[in-house]
Amino acid sequence: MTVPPQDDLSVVALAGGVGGARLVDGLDRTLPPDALTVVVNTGDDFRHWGLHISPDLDTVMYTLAGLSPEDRGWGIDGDTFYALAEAKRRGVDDWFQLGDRDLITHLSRTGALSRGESLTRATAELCKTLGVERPVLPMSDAPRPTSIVTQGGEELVFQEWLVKARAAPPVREVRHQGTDHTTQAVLAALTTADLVVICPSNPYVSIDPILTLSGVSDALRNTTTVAVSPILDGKAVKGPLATMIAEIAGREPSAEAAAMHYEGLLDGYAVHPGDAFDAPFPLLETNILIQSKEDRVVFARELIEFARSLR
Ligand code: FO1
Repeated sequence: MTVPPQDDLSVVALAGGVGGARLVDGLDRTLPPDALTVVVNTGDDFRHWGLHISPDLDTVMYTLAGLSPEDRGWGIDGDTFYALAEAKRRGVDDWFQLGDRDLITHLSRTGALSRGESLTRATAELCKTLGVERPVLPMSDAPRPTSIVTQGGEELVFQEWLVKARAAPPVREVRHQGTDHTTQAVLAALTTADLVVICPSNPYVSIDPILTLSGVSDALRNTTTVAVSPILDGKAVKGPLATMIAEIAGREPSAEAAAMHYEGLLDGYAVHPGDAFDAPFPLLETNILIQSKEDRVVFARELIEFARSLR
């Protein structure tokens, strides 16, 4: 399918945590207003301290608001942790580091949901208070929790495996439970998109929860879809993906192994220099290490030009 000129381009980005948010930030700085919608994984959502936490939505919102710490990527830069210290003092769970400024996001979201608002509406309200103008859409309004089945046979809620258990227990299987319904807003964005960008997020735990929702993969097959490799030189920039590829797919972690996960969906793929392989679709081989704000913009421009060149 032909990608129209940049000004007319309607782009949907599918994103998970920190890596996804960085590319979304580059696209945000590159594309005109109304040209970008972000669909975010909510499989990581869980309850903690009685609050509804949506780590990936928050990482995307804070990054777009310019609030994220550049190195760590999640939470709010310069946040304090007095509440966390008090939790520790009182023997309350302190394995998940909620910052004091970050807390207002979780309190606001939990309040909105308990008043019967949808997660989509609650997210739009949070975006407004943070000055984020791009549409940021949760992948669903209903719970779809990701869990990890370890090779020892234990099933852990995703954040408990990732943060509490430090992603140490080897993974046998990733499960997506709960709803398989996305929202009208997501379907409308996907069916009118000229281009879908699968961000360099973890395919198993950040992108699969979105792709396995009813209608999403079909929408991707009907438009131009490009992905950015989450693996550079055999390693993930952040998180447990490299080990997961070895444990789940039984393959050496590589850009190619990550692309194979999206078999049948891709029209193009961006890889780091030296990571090119014999692919059934065009490759963009360029610097995809986009930690700094400058690198994010340079790469986002290249990616859009690449997508426009695909026919
Ligand atoms: N990640 C950690 O590794 N440790 C934490 O204590 C932690 C706290 C946290 C608080 C708010 C938030 O929005 C994200 C937070 N994250 C933390 C990141 C998050 O758990 C993961 O990066 C994502 O879920 C992976 O996509």
